[in-house]
Amino acid sequence: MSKAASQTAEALGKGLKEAKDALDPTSEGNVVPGRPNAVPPTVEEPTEPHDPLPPKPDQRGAATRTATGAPTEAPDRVRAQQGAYLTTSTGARLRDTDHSLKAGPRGPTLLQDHHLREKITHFDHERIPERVVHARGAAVHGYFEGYGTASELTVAKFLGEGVRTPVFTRFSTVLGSRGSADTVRDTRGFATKFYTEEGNFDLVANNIPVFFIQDGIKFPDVIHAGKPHPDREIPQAQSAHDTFWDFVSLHTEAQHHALWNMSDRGIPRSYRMMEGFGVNTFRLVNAEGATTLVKFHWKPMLGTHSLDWEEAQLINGVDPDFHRRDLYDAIEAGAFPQWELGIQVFPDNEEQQFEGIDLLDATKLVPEELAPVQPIGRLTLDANPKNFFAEVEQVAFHPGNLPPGIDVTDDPLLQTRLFSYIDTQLTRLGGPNFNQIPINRPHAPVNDMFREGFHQHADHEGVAPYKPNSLDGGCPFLAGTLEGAFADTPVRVPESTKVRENPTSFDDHFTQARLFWLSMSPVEKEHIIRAYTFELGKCYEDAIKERQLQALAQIDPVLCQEVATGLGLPAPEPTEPLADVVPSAALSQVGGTWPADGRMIGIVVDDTTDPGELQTLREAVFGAGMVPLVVAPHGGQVAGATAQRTFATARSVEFDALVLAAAPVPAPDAIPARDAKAGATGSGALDPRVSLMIEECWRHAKAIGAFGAGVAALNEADPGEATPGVVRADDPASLFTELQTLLSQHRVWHRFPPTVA
Ligand code: HDE
Repeated sequence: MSKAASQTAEALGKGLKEAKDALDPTSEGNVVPGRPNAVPPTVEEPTEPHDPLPPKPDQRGAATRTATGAPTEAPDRVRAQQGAYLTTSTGARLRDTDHSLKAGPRGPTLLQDHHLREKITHFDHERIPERVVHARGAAVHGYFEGYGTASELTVAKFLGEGVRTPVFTRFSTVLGSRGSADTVRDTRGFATKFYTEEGNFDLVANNIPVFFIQDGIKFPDVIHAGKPHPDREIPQAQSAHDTFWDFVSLHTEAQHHALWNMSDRGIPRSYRMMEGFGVNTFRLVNAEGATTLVKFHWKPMLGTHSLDWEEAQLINGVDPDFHRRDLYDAIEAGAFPQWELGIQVFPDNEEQQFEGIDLLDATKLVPEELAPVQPIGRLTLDANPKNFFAEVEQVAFHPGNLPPGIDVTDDPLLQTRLFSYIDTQLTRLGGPNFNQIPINRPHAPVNDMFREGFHQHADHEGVAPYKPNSLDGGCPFLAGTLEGAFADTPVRVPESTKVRENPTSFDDHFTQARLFWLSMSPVEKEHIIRAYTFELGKCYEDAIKERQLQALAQIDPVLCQEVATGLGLPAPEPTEPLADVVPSAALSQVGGTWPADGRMIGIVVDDTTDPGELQTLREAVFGAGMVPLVVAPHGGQVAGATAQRTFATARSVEFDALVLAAAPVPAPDAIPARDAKAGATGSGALDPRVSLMIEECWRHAKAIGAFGAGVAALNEADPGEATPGVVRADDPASLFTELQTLLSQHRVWHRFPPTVA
């Protein structure tokens, strides 16, 4: 972190943990996310003016740099609203904002009411166009620390050993509108802005390593096909519709990416549990001018994990903000997500191929077994935004924002991207000065000679915004490599003819799709079969389903047959011999163990639960870096703790594991007329909402545990004594130890034996 940024963090509040402790002296730093403000409101409307409330301890804004990148040493809040009194936008204090100025109490409103006109005019223009793609997203602040391991390959200073660089990372879905649900089946964006001392570096990545198209000219086509149908504008944020599968089945280079989307990668458990991939190949340049080709990878410390498809669909209704809430809550609770940045390194030769894989073809990956990912630094996300619009909505990424030492390749997808990202901001952010918006400001001095234009924030000096000049003493000067200039790498362009054509090395559309399929574990294959059957089952046109089945036949006969059976259509034969591939174990996401930081543990209690035992359990959950959510028949205090959820407000999909610390009898509101969930079938002895929670956690392969009276509840719901991932224990501590082991594997996927090999 730069000096100014760390001073800012200091000014904010002596470190997050201390600040949290100050908020709640009883919590000992253990935070259940979602608490309101540091200064709780009073029931009565306040009458004494006071300064605006401070941000919460987990929040941070953009660094207080000037529009031209200079540090200001100003406190973080310098840009926030100031003063205790309501004013006009030009600072005149106001005495009334509830009544327009009228010709008498029942008369017409007067045009001279400046405050009314200003207030309504501003409101009328409060929306900017959402992003064409990746409109729905969430972003947070953090920092990156270089390991120094890339220093042989690149002069980029931020990758040097121990160099700490502030960052802002935005995660997103691709297809949905700004207000769409988080847990739809889609690719996720993973864009990071590094505010390096050599200018901004934007690593604009996705959670899937390959792309739908090989040439950027087709981007409007794939996106138009994926967006809602133009006539009725449905479905929102979905690929399960005719236009998407029409395009994908006709345009077989999209099959590989589509297969990833149909895998569990399309429904991540959390933004914190996703890999990230730069997709396009980049070029590193070292001090001697020697170059290598690289692919960027983000590896999450928490492992790569996914939701269950039914769970994802339920969440879309129950908590459409699930992923952004998860990210913000984890940071608020102090479980700062981390990723390691790594590179796959390839020789930069004329072919730009590695082991027969064309590095300029964005529909191809290089298996990690052939080119291991070498760690070069670590990302930590440690602060939530203070204001969504100012930061998350206005951040503008661009894959061409590169520091010296990182350069582009001729990948025809990347080449189009280099044009598109700047271009799109002109409409979205209303003019050419979007890099002066606080969240986009570099932390390096800016002297670009770009003057004027809408919303110019800088107050330039000098009379000669042109080069060469003598009137401004020749300023600004051009830098040489020694002064840290970005130098375009001299790369030989093969002698050729101007054509609209792909190289023949782009022709193979199925080998890597087959590689991915064969690299999946049986349970992941079941999930893929389910996803295709669901998605194609939502299409209306049989011709499209048949055409897509033909593509699946080219990937694998089992996949094709299983999906065809589900659709009630014949399974076609492949038209070409199937590729012979070596599976890549690194592509599968099950089978390991990972830290479970920030996981949510639902704890069902009632007024008979022993407060001491509940406290022991909560301490153990906090101690493991997770968050206990007490779920009770009613709000307020239950068993010595605050109820975070009631049976009416809770839904199992919020929890990674469920603990039963009671066997609650039906609460007074457990009637279907009051709560439809109370219509869930159960024994009658247990509150039906609790039965439903157990059943859903069961279906979604989650760990379920019970101790004390809770064992009776588990027995009532009866998932069976010997079933995987169901734990009964005498005391909360030993129960949680067993649950932790299950949580480290993410889900009890083996609860439901797969039928495919
Ligand atoms: Fe993007 N992409 N993209 N994209 N992309 C945008 O830029 C585009 C591609 C990615 O959180 C847009 O500022 C073209 C690949 C992310 O603000 C737009 C092509 C990858 C984000 C655009 C691609 C990405 C975007 C829309 C094909 C993964 C969200 C708003 C040639 C490596 C950034 C904006 C954020 C956003 C164009 C393909 C990642 C329209 C033309 C491949 C993470 O400019």
